[in-house]
Amino acid sequence: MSEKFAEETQKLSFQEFKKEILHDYNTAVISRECSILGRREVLTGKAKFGIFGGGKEVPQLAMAKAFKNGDWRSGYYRDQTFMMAIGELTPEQFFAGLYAHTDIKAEPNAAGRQMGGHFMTHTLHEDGSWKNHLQQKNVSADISPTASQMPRLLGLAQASKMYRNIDVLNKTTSFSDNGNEIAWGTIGNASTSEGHFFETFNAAGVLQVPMVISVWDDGYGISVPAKYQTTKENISEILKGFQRDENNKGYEIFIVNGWDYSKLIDVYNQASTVARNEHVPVLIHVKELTQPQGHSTSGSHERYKSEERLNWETKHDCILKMREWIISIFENEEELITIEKDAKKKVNVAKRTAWSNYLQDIIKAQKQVLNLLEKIADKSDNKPFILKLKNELAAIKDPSKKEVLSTARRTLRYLRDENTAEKTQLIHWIENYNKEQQYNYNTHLYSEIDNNAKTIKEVKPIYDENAELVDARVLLKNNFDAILSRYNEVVIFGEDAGKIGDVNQGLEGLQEKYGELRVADTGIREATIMGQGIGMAMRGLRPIAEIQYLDYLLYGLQILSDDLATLRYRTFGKQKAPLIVRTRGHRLEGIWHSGSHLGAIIHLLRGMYILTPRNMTKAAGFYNTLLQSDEPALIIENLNGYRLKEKLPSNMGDFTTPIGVVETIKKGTDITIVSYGSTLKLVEDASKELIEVGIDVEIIDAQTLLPFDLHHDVLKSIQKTNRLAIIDEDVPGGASGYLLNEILNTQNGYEYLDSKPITITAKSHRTAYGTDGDYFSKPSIEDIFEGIYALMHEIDPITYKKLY
Ligand SMILES: Cc1ncc(C[n+]2csc(CCOP(=O)(O)OP(=O)(O)O)c2C)c(N)n1
Ligand SMILES: [Mg+2]
Repeated sequence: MSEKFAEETQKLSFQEFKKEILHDYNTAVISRECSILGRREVLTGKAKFGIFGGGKEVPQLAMAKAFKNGDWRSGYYRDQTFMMAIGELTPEQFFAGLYAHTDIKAEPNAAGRQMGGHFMTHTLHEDGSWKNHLQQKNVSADISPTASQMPRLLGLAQASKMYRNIDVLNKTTSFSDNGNEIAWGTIGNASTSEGHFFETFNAAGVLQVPMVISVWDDGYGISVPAKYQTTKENISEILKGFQRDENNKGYEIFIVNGWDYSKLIDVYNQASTVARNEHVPVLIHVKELTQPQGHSTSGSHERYKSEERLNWETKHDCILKMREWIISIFENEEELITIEKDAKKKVNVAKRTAWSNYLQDIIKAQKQVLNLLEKIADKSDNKPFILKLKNELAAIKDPSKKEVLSTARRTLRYLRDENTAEKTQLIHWIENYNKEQQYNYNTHLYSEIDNNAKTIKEVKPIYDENAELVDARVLLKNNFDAILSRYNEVVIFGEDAGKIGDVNQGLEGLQEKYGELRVADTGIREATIMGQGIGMAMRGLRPIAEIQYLDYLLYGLQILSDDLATLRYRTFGKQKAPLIVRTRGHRLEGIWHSGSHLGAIIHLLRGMYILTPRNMTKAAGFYNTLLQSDEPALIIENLNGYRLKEKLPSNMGDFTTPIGVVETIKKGTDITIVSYGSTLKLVEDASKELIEVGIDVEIIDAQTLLPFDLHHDVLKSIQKTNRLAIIDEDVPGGASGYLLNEILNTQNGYEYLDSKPITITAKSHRTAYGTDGDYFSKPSIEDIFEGIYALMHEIDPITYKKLY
C-alpha cells in the first residue's frame, strides 16, 4: 500500500475502509460482467454492436472518487465503470443502451440514438432550461470519432477559468463555484495519435486550465500496436517537455499502472488538487491496461496479439490484480467470492429486465398489427397474401419496429382496390406508429422549445435623423460593444481577435475595455477554437468563437459537424451548446481565400443555423437574435463589406435579424432571382443593366441558408413571376442545388414555373487568384445578365434577340 493512500485510509475506520474497497470491487466486477454478457447479446443477435470497458475498470474507480459534483467529463466508449461508479449508469441502463431502447427514461445516455458505450448526463430540464450543474456530475455526450472529445474538453475546462477570473461574472452560479470544477478527459492510447489530441494538449498548456486527461493505455488501437502509433511507444515520455518547472508554466504529468488500485487513488487525488486549486492541466498516463475481450464485438484479438501478449494480459487484468491486492490486505477471499457470484446474478437479471422492457412495446405493436391483419384478411380478396404476411410476422419472436411497420405498410398494397373500415384502421395505425417513431428518431435536431432562435421577432434598426454613415466594421464593433456590456457571459476569441480587435477591426479597442479573457487572442488552431466554444457554451457561457476566414473553417468543420451540430439530436434534447461561430468570407480571390463553399457547409452542419448576412447591419442583427435564444449558429460576414459605408443605427444591441426569413430587396415582375451574401451586390448591379433592356427582375436575399425561407416567400414571388434563377458563388450543384430543392420540392415551386429554373454558379474548380481569376471562376455581372437574358430570349425571341 502506498504511503499517501495509507494516510488517507487511516482517517477512515477500518470497517469504512474495507467497505469502500469492497464497494469499488463490486462496481468493477459488475461492470466486467456487463461487458461479458453484453458481448454475448451481440453474438446472439439481440444487439447490433458492442464496445465495452473490460480491462479498464480499476483506474475509472479512482477517477470517479476524485470527480466531484460540478465537474465535467469528456471521454470515450471505455468509461462504463466510471459511469457506474459516479452513480450514473445501472446495469439495466447499460443493456438498454446496447439494445438502443428509445425511451430516454430507460436509456438516459442517448435514448437509443447512439450505440452503447456513448454516455452523458442530462444538463437540461425537460423544458430545455439549464439544470444546476453544481448539484450533479456532468458528462458531456460522447461521440465516436477518436479524439474528438478533446477540443470540447478544452472548453469545458476553460469555463472554470472564466468563472474564476472574469470580474463581471458571478463567481457562484448554477454552473460554477468560483471555477473550482475540473474537466476530466479520457482517451485511448492510440487516439493520442490524432491531431486533436496534440492541439488540445498544447492549447490547455498555454491557457492553464483545470483539465485532467487520462490516457487509458492498453498498447493497441484495435489491432495496431503502439509501435505504429506513438513515437517511443510512450505518450508520457514524448510529452515530458510539457512538464511545468520553476520558470515555466506547463503540465503536471503522472504515470501509473492501471491495475494498481491504491496508487491510482493517490495519483487521482494529487491530480485533482493541483488542477482544482491551481488551474494547472494534468496528464495521467495509465499504463498496462488490457482488453480481455478484444476491441469490440467485431472480431477477436487473438488474430493480432501474440500468445505472449495474451498471457501477459491475463495476468495483468486490473480486476484480478485488485483482487490479489485486497486478499493481501484483508487475508480473506470469501467476501470477494460472494460479490462475484452476486454480480453474475444481478447483471443477468438486469439484462433480462432491460430486454423485456425494450421489447414490450414492440410486441404490443406486433399484436396490434396481427389483429388488424387477421380482420382485414377475412374481408379481402387477397386473403392468402395477407395471411402469409401475417404469419411471417407472427413467427418473429423478438420483432423489431421495422419488421412490424414494414409488414403493415406492405399489406396496404394488397388493399389497393378495397375500401373497408379495417383498411382505414390499418392506415390510422400506420400513421400513428410512424408519428410515434418520428418522435423517437427524428426530433431535437434544433431546439423545439418556445424561445428557439426561429421565434425571435425582428426588431428593425432605428436611424436618427442625422444617422452617421460609417465604415461597416465600426457598426459591427459598436454592436459587439453593446453585446459585451449587456451580456456578462459573452466571451469572444479567435486568431488576432484580441489585441488588434480582429483582422478587420470589428473588435477594435474591445479587449482594452473588457479584458484579455473576454476578448482574447488564440493560437492558430481552428479545431480547438471550436472546442473551446462548445465546452464553454455547455457550461452557461455565451462564446463567440472566431474563424479568421471561411476557408479555414475546414479545420474546425469536423468538430462542428460531429460534435456541435449533433449535440441536441444525439442527447434527445438533454444537452445544448449555444455557440456562435463568427467568420468572414464570400467572393474573394484565390483557392484558399474565396470563402464560397457553402454547399459543403450547409450539408455537414444540419443542427446549426447558417446565416449569410449581406451587410454588417444584418450581421449585427443576427448576433443580437442568437443571444436572445440558445442555439448554435455560424455567421458569415462579407469580407469585402467592412469598409463599405452603412448607416449607424441608434438601437445598438437591440435590433435583430430574423432567422429563416428572406427579404425581397428589389421588386420585379419578370423573374425571381434568389441569392445571398456578397453575390447579391452583383445581382443588383446586373438588375440595373437588365432594366435597360426591359427585363424587370425580383431579387430575394435568402439571408439564412439553414433554415431557408420558413414562410415560403420565394414561392409567393414565383407565383407572380413564374420564373426562377439562383445565383450562387458556390460550385455547380452546391448551395444552389440545396436552394433549388427547397424551392421546387419543399415549397412546390415547380407548379408555378413556366420555364426551366436556372442556376448561375461558380465553376467546379476552386477560385483562381486576382480580379481576373474571380471573373473567370465565379458568376460575373455579365454572366448574370446573359443568363437571365438567355432565359427571356427563349420565351420571347422577338423582343429579346440573341446576343451572340
Ligand atoms: C476518427 C476515427 N478514426 C477511426 C475510428 C475507428 N476506431 C474506433 S476505436 C479505434 C481505436 C482506438 O484505440 P485507442 O484510442 O487506443 O482506444 P482503445 O479502444 O484501445 O481503448 C479506431 C481506429 C474512429 N472511431 N474514429
Ligand atoms: Mg488502446
